[in-house]
Formats: sequence, structure tokens, C-alpha cells
Amino acid sequence: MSKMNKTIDPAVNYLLPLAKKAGLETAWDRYEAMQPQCGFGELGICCRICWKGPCRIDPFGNGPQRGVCGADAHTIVARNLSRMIVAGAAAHSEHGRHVALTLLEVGEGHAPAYQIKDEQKLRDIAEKLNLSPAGKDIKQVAKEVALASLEDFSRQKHSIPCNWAKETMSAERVDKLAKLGVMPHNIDAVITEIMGRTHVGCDADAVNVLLGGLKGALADYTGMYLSTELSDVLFGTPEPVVTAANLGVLKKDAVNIAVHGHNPLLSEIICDVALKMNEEAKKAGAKEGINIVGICCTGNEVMMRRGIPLATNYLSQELAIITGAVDAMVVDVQCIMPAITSLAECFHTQVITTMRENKITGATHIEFHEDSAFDSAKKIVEVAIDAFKRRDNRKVNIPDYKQTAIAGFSAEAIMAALSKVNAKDPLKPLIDNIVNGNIQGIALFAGCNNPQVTQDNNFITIAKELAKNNVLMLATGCGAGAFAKNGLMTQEATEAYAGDSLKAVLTAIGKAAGFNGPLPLVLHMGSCVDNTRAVKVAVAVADNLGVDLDKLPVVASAPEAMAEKAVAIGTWAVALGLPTHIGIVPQIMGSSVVAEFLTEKAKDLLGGYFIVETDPEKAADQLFTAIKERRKGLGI
Ligand code: XCC
Ligand code: SF4
Repeated sequence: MSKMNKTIDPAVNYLLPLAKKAGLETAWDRYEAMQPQCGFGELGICCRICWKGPCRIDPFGNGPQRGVCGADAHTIVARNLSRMIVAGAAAHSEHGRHVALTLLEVGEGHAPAYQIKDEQKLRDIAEKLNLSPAGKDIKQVAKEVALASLEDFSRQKHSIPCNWAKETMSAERVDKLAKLGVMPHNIDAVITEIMGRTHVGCDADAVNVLLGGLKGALADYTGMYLSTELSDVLFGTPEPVVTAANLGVLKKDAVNIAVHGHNPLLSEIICDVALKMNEEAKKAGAKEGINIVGICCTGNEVMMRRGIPLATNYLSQELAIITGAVDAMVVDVQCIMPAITSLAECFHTQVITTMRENKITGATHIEFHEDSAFDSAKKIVEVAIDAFKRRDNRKVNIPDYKQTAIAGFSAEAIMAALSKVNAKDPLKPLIDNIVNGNIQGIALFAGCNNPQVTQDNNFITIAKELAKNNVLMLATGCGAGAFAKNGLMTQEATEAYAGDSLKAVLTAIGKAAGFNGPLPLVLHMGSCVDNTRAVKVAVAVADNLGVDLDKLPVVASAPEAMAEKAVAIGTWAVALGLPTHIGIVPQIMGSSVVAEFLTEKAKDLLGGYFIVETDPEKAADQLFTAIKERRKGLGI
């Protein structure tokens, strides 16, 4: 394979040679050992849906063109893709269900560890869901909102769309999606339906299978949306906060607890409890007490809400352990490499799993339940303090790299900043600047890291290019992590990289909103589920202009995508009307029908479409071209 750089992250570049010297293996080593990867799998033309298989279609046309059952490449690729999408939807919506059930508990007066932290938001949501909250007790409102959300997991009438999908899109979009038959009515049922229709001998029309996939993606959207909004109710709606990112946030003289995964239900309580256990940590010899740091999206969640520093993003999670300074890595769900437990054996680090349905061999399991959240959190912090006592200081290598990062730009926070410019009509300054071209468009960066490309490089390269072209940028997930670690969520980055008119706008808003300078170049909108925050802003802009999302100069990019969740997110972005770039060749290229549908036909049907481009410079060009095309369409 080519001698591509593994990463642009300086902390990772510092640690990888040390890891190698110590004989410690990382994802990059395993990726190299995996070469060459299976060509059939890469193209999506390997079917393992039944035991007559595996069946492989010969992409060159010489060998078999149909599986044993007769399924062709198009059917196989479409089925594989749809199943990826609903796996993503399942992951996100399980997270959402968990949060909704907790809100119900709170509404019913159980789960004492949780409160309603943002009453106004809860009432706004109730209003949005047509629950007439006026005059009702807040607990009653919580209960009703939780039940209306859970209805999106249980409704049996196909003709009634999910509350959280219907009430968060434009009426035009709801109508368009309903006509295509892809509006979800029940998240669980849609996931089940798609698993069923892709079973051997069922839906074999590739386009119909893909329409199923779109519905699955919109179920994903629904689960994510409610997950984010209800988390804000329970834990507070993020506001801008200055913090730091990269492995240099670990402290030599503290008990370092890394919270990793996705669901804030546990990490929030750990933060509460750890703050109270500082003295115990000091007693154990940690002069600076307890230091909580985040990884992946749990990291984004606690960063947005509490200013807790982000240690690293997906691909470098193992490096956190290799610093020798992490005393406990506490994980919940999703994007946790099983590799971390064997790596932790070479150190004193305790890997602690917390969810019954997410265990890892070799980890310590301390099960977390909402009703006894404080107890499990306390136990976890105790284990971390105990591990700290066994830390071998000769093995500690904390890279001296961290960057300032301003996080916390929820939709509400962005509106609040804008309202400082125009209190009566907060959207006006944003819209005026889009219309007059000071802001050419908006780009949302999302998604993971993937060792197929140099870690973080696609994000940074594309963003710098778009910044020059005066595109306003938002980021979530490990993309947000990439920007935070590499210093693009700073005011300095705006000064250094923004085009003149973008800089002027970010400065005007920043100064009005009390930032003492410009807003950061890339706005941190949160974790993966928080992509819906960006939709909220975009839909507000679109409504204001009286158009649908597919007319706006708004694009999305997942330049280092990897997870099934990312596949689901990208697909709903397309379904909502956004040109959506992916920088990794998706496993669909074995079917011309599927590839054409997603990159071309989707445009006629939905307005949104996929752009596949692995070269970041070219990708930036294509994204900007899409923005200009949209501007032209609007006549601006
Ligand atoms: Fe996972 Fe959300 Fe991807 Fe990161 S970005 S690797 S999904 S943690 Ni969502
Ligand atoms: Fe082969 Fe058809 Fe079975 Fe797939 S479903 S493994 S193509 S026989």
C-alpha cells in the first residue's frame, strides 16, 4: 500500500513511534495487516444473507452474475446498504429510546439522579408536538413529551408519520417524502420492516430496496432528533464554552477518567459524582484531584454542556491508553474499539463497561441503571482512584499537545448570538448575509475517522478551502473532534483562514454576542446525534425564506466516514435535500443502479444527492460548486 501519512494529529504522531517501540498494536497496524481488503466486500457485491451463500458477483463480468437464489449485483448491493442504514438507525434510536424512557421516569417522579434542567425547552418541545403545555405542571409536560416521543416507537398506523419527523421538517418535505412512501411512522417497525424485506427471497427490486433504505434513514433521523432534544431537557441546552482538545488535556497529577461512547445518561452523572470525590482522589495522591476527559461523542456531549476537555476522536482512542495516564476508560455504547481491553492489560488502565448490552471481554463491568445512577457512578470513580494508585509513572507519556476549542453551539446558542445583532428578528442577520453573499453557504461536517485516509486531514483540508470561499461551517461527531484537536474551533482560526466577508460576519456576530472577537471558524454543534441541531438551524432559515431545504446553499460532508450510523446520517441528509459528500468510497460501487440512484436520480426525486470524492481539494471544489448552484437557483 502507498506510504500515506497515518494522521495529522501531532499527539498521535508523537505517540505512534513510542507505541511501536513498546510493541503495542493500534488500529493502523491492524489496518495494514488487513491489506489487501476483500474486493467483493469493497464493492458491496458479497451476499451472506442466507446459508446458500456466501455468493459473490464477478465485477468483471466473466464469472457469476447472480447469487445462488438469482439475486443480481444490484439487489445485493441495495440490500447490504439498506441493512447498514437500519443498523445505524437502530443504534441511534436505542440511544433516543433510552433518553425518552428516562424523561418518562423523571416525569413520573422516579430516577432521582436526573432533573429537568431546561424547562423552557421542554415546554417549547411540547408546543411543537402539539401537546398544549400551557398551565400544566412541568412533570406532567415531561411525561406527555416522553409518551409522545415513545409513540414514535410504537404507532401502528402507517398513515400517521412520526411526530418528531413531521414536526421538524417543512410541510413540503413531509409531503414529498410521504408521496414517495418513505416517511417513517414508527422507528422500530421501520427497522423491522427493512430487516424483513431484505431477507432471502423478498424485495429484489434494487430501487425499491433503496426506498426502504431511505425510510430507514428517516427513522434514524427521528431517533436522533428526539435524542438530542430530550437530552437538552435533562442535561441543559449547550451554550458556548471555552475548553481544550487533544491528549495534552490529560494530567500527570490527577486521576484521569476518560468517558467514551455516546450516551450522556451515564457520563453526566459521573461528572456530578466525580466533582464530589476530588478529596478522595487527593488522598490517594492525585494533587489535582479528578480530571475527566472525553472521547468520541460522549466526549462531545460533556464538552458541549460542561466544558470538559476532549482527549481525542475515534481513530486515536487507543492512544489515550498508550499515554499510560488514563486511570479508567468508562465506556457506554458505540464506537468503542474492542482492542482497548487487551491494550489496557499493558498498563494500569481499567476499562469499565457499563451497559448490559455492550460488554467487552477483559473489561470490568459495572452496570448502570437510571434508578441507581449515583451508586454506579460512585463505584466507577472509586475504581478509577484505585487504579491511579497502581499507575506506573515510568510508562506515562502525555503528549504536550492541546488546542483551545470553543464548543457549545446548539441551535439555541446560535440564535441567541444572532439575537444580539437583531433582537426582533434573529435570523435576519444570517439570512441577509447569505443573500448578499458575505456568507456563500453553510457546510455541515459530520462523521468519523477511517484509517483509509490520513486521520483528520480531509476535514481540515476541506474546511480551510471552504473558509477561503466564505462558507460558514458547522461540525459534529468525530469531525468536530478533528477540528477541535487541530485548532479550527478558535477565534485565531477565523482570523487566519476565513475569507474577508466571512471574517467580517463572524466578527460582527462574535462582538455583538460578547465573544470579544470573531466566532470560531468552525462551530461545534455536538455529537453525532446532534446533527439534527444543524437541521434545526437550516429549516428555520428555509422556512424564513419560504423555501424547502433542497433550495438552500447548504451542504453536508462526512469526509472520513466509517460507521453504519454515518451511512444512515448521510442518507437522511440526502433525503432532506442536501448535497452530501463522502470522502470514502462507499461499498456500493458494484451496482451501477445503486450508484446512479444515490448520486444522480436522488437529485430529481429529493433534491439531495451523494457526492463521492476521495481527494479533499476536489471535494471542497465540488461542495462549493453545489453551493453556487443553489445560490443561482435562488437568484442570489
Ligand atoms: Fe463514532 Fe460518534 Fe463516527 Fe465518531 S463520528 S466514529 S459514529 S463517535 Ni458520529
Ligand atoms: Fe446467495 Fe441469494 Fe443467499 Fe444472498 S440470498 S447468499 S445471493 S443465495
